[in-house]
Amino acid sequence: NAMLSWQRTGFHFQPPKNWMNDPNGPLYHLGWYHLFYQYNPDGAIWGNITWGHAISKDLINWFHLPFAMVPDQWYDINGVWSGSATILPDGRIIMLYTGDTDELVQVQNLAYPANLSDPLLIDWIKYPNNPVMVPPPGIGTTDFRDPTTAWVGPNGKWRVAIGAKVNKTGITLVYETKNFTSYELLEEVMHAVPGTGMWECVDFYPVSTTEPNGLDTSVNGPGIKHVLKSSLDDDKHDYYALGTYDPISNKWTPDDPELDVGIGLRLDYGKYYASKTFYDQNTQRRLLWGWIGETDSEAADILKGWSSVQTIPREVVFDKKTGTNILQWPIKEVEKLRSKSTSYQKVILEPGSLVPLDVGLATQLDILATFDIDTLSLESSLEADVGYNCTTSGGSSSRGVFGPFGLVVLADESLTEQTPVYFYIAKGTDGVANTYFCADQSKSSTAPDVTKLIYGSSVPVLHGESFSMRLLVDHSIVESFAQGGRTVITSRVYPTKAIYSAAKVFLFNNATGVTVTANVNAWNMDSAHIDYFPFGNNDS
Ligand code: DQQ
Repeated sequence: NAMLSWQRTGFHFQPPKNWMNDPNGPLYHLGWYHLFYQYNPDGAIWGNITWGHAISKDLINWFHLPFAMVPDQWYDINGVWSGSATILPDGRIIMLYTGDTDELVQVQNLAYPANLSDPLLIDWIKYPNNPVMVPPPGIGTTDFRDPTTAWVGPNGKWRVAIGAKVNKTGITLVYETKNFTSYELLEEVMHAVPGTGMWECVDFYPVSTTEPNGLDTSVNGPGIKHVLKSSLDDDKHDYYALGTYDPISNKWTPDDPELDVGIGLRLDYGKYYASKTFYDQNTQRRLLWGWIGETDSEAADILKGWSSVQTIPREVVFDKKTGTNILQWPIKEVEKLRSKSTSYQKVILEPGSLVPLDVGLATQLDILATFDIDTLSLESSLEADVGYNCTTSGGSSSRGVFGPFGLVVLADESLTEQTPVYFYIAKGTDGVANTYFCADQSKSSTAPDVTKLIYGSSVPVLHGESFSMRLLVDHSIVESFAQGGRTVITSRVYPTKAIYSAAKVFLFNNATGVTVTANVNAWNMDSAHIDYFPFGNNDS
């Protein structure tokens, strides 16, 4: 539908049409990055789930390939659901995925490339004796899905984690295997968190606490923490925690039990789900993909003929400065799309000010902004501001002493449509200042039937640091990173006026008690090349 074509993104990955959800089995092989994804070949809503397949040399420009797997066996006829790749030391590629069977039972299946020497990995073989795992006793037949990348245990056997639940407790089951065809369930779960419900798309990987590089999934030892991530089916958000993995007992323990998986930190506070990392052995990075769903109605999605986008891949590292969180940052390859740059230095934002920035065409942007405030006025202030919450405290127009201040993107001239992304500093009764990072969708669109929440959370700002944010703006997507990626928010918005050359960017300061100095570097972003691979396609 050409009417809504301005919503399509310029440099985020999307199929030409129809429904997409979870990223699946990302991997690097013979010079190509591969992305598989949950796809409905027949429409713009979830169903008929098939594995779409695309390849890239740089994770930004993509070729669409024929489907990797379609639902055509009794053990996946109701859907080729999510799964992960494992690259064995000898170079073989193992794909494990969930099949929804003819009887709607969730089982795990094995697949592998027909021809490993094909860099495109066009043809996939489903193991003839699938399924390789079925729901074990005590686990519901619809509560058993999304196998992780495998890692090697101390006994030399491979281990695979699978999300499940028992009553309302979300759990991670672990299976052991020597050959990926027969599996043994370990008696004890790796981790469980009461009240979190079904765990989808579990992700489990090591991060180095000392080195900047990413780690292959089997690496463990001193100077390593393990991230455990779960996508909570009940509230549709991705939660992670840092912890320690003991390979002998196969137990993962959170660093801070109060910030355990599902009750603590989120990977992203916006519209974001079912994410998955992989180890990029080409560049020694741990890279994260995430699914950005829709926040409009299904009817609108059917009208426009497509649903969902994938995030720009993010590099994940441990935050050495705080020690309490990971950092997510858009892969450096995205910077190849930067064209004309605009810079504004030392812009003084008095309380209540709004300053337009002339950055040219503002529908595709990469923006870096830092904000400095008079720390003396913050330190000497006696006014307490208790209980701030991005979602419930009134958004960007609700004024406090030290916030909100930040950027407004995808705004039209008169600001009838706008998506503000901002900091808000709230000083507690104990005199300690907490900083929040929020994105306000409440005025993002004048279209009806759109969910317009305000998202965000607190973000650590350390002594001597400026308040800093980076925004990737792409027509109907804004990915926002605070303090180098400590807190991240993805906005899915539906502007109807702030489109094409009518889209504008502003700086704003709605604080009542502090002047803010802003520095901004903005780049117009070229579009990525996302096309069918030259040999044609099977999805016409
Ligand atoms: N999506 C897949 C499931 C997974 C869910 C089905 C998460 O495997 O649990 O499309 O979005």
